[in-house]
Amino acid sequence: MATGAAWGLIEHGSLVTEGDCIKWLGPDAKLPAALAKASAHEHDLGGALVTPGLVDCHTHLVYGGQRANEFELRLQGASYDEIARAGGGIRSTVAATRAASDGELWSGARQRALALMAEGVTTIEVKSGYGLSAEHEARCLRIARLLAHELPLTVRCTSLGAHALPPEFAGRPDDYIEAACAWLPALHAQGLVDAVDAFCDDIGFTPAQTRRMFEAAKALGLPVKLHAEQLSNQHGCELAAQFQALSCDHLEHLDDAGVQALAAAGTVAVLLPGAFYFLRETRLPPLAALRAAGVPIAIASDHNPGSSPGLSLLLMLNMACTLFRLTPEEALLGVTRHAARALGLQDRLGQLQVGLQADFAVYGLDHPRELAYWFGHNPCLRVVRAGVEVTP
Ligand code: DI6
Ligand code: FE
Repeated sequence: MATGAAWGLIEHGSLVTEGDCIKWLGPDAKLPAALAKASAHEHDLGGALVTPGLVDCHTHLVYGGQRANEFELRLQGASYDEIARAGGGIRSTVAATRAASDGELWSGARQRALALMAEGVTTIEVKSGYGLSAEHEARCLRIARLLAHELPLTVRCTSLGAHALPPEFAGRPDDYIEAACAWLPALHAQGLVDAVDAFCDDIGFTPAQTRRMFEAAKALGLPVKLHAEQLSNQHGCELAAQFQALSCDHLEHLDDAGVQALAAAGTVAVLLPGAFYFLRETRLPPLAALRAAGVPIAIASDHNPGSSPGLSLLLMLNMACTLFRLTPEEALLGVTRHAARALGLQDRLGQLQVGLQADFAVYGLDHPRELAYWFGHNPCLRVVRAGVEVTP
C-alpha cells in the first residue's frame, strides 16, 4: 500500500525488520546479502500474502449489555430514531455501561479487541460515549487505554462525551455540553484522550453545540473527528473542516459543499458499511464526488451495540465494495494507509515501508483483492506487531 502503483504489490518479496521497525523490503532477488546473513530469524511464508497490520479507525468497544431487543423492534417496524427518541438507543447502553463493573467492561472490551486482532488488526481507535459523566467517561477511557497495555495492540482513545444526552440532563443539552467541555481538561490531564469526537445529527447535537466541544478540544491542542451527516445533513463536515478534523465519519447525507470542505482540509472520509447495513439505510455516501475531489477514504467497523454489532473488519471490506462500490484496492487502502491517517498515525503505520513500524499480517491468499472477496472466513495466518510475532 506504499506506492502509487496498483496495490504496491511486491511479488516474491522479502521483508526485514530490526527492533520495532521495517529495515528493508523488496523483491527477494534484490535482498542485500549482508542483510540476509545478519538476520537472526528467517521465516519462509511459503508465498503467503503480507499486508500492513490492519487499522480499525472507528470503534465503540467499551460498553455494557447488548441491544438485540432493539434489533427485534426495528424488524417489527420501529425506526432507529424512534427507539432513540423513546429513551432507548444509545441511552439504554449508557444505563447498562454505568451499571457494569470494571471487570465486566474490561472483559467485554478485551474479547472484542481479540476478535478484531484475529483477522490481522494491529491498531484500533476506541471511543468513549457510553458513560456520559466525568466519572464514567474516565472509566471507559481507562479501560480503552488498558487494552494497549495488556494486548499487543496500538490503541487511540477518543473522547465522545457529546454522543447522546444523559438522563440527568434531559431537556438541557446546552448545559450538558458545558459540563462535557468542563471535564475534558481533567480527562486529558490523566492522559486518557488522543482526540475529541461528537455526534452531530438531529438525534445528536447541533452544529453550535459541536463547535463548543471542538473549541474545548482546540484549547487543549487535541485533534477532532466527527460523526457527521449520518442520518441527516447538518453540514457538520464544513464545521469539522474549520477545525482541520482528522476525519469525518458515516457521511451518507454528505453534499457537494461538504465534500469540498473535506478535500480542502485534508480530512479523511471514514465510511461505515456495517452501520449502513445493520440500519438498512438506503442513502449511499457520495463515493464518486469523494473520489473526484481526491478525499482519502477509510473504512471501519464502527463496532457498537446499536448500529453495528459486527467484529470483522474484513467483512467491512467486502461490504464497502458490495454496498458502497469501492474497489477492493480502495477498501484495503481504507483499512491501512487512509485509516492510519484518520488517526493521525500516517507517519508510523498503515504501509509497509522502510522506517515505519513493523506491523504486518500474513494471509493464506494469492492476491490482496481476495481480502475483499471472501467473507465469513478468516484467512489470517500470522500477525507481527512492532517487530514481534503476536499471532493469536
Ligand atoms: N452513530 C452510530 O452509528 C453509533 N453512534 C453514533 O453516533 C451508534 C451508537 C448506538 O446506537 O449505540
Ligand atoms: Fe460510531
